[in-house]
Amino acid sequence: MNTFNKISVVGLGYIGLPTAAVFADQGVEIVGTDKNQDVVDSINSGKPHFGEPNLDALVRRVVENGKLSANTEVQAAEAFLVAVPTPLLETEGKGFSADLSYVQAAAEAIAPVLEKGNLVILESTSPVGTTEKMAQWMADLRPDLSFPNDKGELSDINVAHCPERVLPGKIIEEVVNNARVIGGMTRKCAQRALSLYRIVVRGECKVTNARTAEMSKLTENAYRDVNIAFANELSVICDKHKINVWELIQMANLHPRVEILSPGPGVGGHCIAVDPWFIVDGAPEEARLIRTAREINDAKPEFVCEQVAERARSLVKPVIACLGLSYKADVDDLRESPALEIVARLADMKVAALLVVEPHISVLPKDLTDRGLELTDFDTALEQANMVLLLVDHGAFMHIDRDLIKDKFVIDTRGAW
Ligand code: SAJ
Repeated sequence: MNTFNKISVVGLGYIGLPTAAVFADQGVEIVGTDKNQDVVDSINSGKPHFGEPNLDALVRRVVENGKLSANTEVQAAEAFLVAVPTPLLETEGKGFSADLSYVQAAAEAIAPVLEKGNLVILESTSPVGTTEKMAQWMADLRPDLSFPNDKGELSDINVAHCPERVLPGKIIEEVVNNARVIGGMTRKCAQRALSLYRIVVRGECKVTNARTAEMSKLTENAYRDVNIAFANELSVICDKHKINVWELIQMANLHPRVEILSPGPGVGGHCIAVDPWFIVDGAPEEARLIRTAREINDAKPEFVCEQVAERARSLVKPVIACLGLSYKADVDDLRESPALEIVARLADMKVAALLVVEPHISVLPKDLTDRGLELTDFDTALEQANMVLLLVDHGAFMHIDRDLIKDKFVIDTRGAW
C-alpha cells in the first residue's frame, strides 16, 4: 500500500515540472499531464519550458532514462499530484477570491481513470475547504467509488493537501529539503501522502488535517506579505521625513528582536501577492491587517512612479534606464511583477523616454511592446540615460562602475546600490 511505482502529475508548470522531475530522479515512473501541447512537446524533448537553476539537466536526464514523460490526457496511476494554478478572480468591490476552475478541471480529468486504492494530493495553494471540494468533484463523477467526504477512513480513494512551499530560484533544492505540511482528509489519507513524500523529501514532514494544511500555506505567505508591507510603509514615511530607509532599517535591525524586511517597488510573484486574498475572501470582517498589507504593497508601484515623475520633470529631456522587469532578483518570472507595472505606468504617464533592460528575457512582454517600448542592453541604456531606475536587484546590475552613474539621477527602489 505504501509503495508508489507510478505517479501522475497534473499541471507541469513552475511547481509540477520540478516535482515530477525530482520524483522521476528517484526511479518512480512519472506521467505528467499538461493541457498545453507546446509544454508537453518541450518536456518530451527533454527541455523545461521555463528557466530555473538546475532544472535543465535534471529534466533531460529523467526524460532520457524514460522515467518522465508528458501527455495532454491524464493517465492511470497509483497516485495523482495536482499542481495547477489557482489565480485571483476579482470580486466586485470586495477584493479577490480564488479561481478554482483549474482544480475542478483537474479533478474531472482524474476521476475517469481513478481506481480503488488511489491517492490524490492537491499541491496548489488553495483556500480553506478546497481539498474537500476537489474530493467531491471526483465523487460526483465516480459513484462506484467511495471518497473520504462520506466514507472517512474506509474510503476507496485517499485525498490530501500538501501545499508546495518552494522558493522560485531554489526550487530543486527546496522540493527536497523543505519541511512539508501534509494534511489528510483522514488520518489514513495523511499517512499515505506521507509515505509518498518520503520518497523525495529530506525535510521534516508534519502530518495534520487538510484544512490546517490549506491555512498553513496561506498563513506563511500572508506573514511575509504583512512584514514586507511594514517595510514598504516605512519607506513611504521615511520619504516624507527625508530619512534613508535602508540606513534606518539597518539601525533598527541591530536590536536583537527586530528583523525588518526590505522595502521594494512592490510585491510580485504568483504567491505572496495572491494568497493573502484567499484568507481575506474567507474571513472578510476578521482579516483586517492582512487586507491592509495587501493594499499597502499594491500601492507601492504608484508611489515609485510619482517619485520618478517628480525627478524627471526637473530634466529638460529625461531618458530613464529602467533596470529589471522580473518580480525579484535573478529569475525570469514576470508574473505580477511590480517592475513591469511601474514601467507600463511610466510609459502611459509619458514622463520620459524609457530604455528597458532585463537580462533574463529576450523578448519584451506584449504589455510593453504595445506601448512602443524596446528591450535595451545594460551598457547602451546606461550610456544613453540621464536617469537610472533600479527596479530589480539582479546580480548583473550589482557590479556597476560607479563612474557611469555619478552624473545621473538614480532611484534605487531596492536599496541595492
Ligand atoms: N520582497 C520585498 N522585500 C523583501 C522580500 C521580498 O519587497 O524583504 C518582494 C520580492 O521582491 C518579490 C515578492 O516580495 O516581489 C515575493 O518574493 P519572495 O522571495 O518573498 O517570495 P516568492 O513569491 O518568490 O516565494 C514565496 C515563498 N514564501 C515565503 O517565503 C513565505 C516561497 O517559500 C513559497 O513557496 C512561494 O511564495 C509560493 O509558491 O507560495
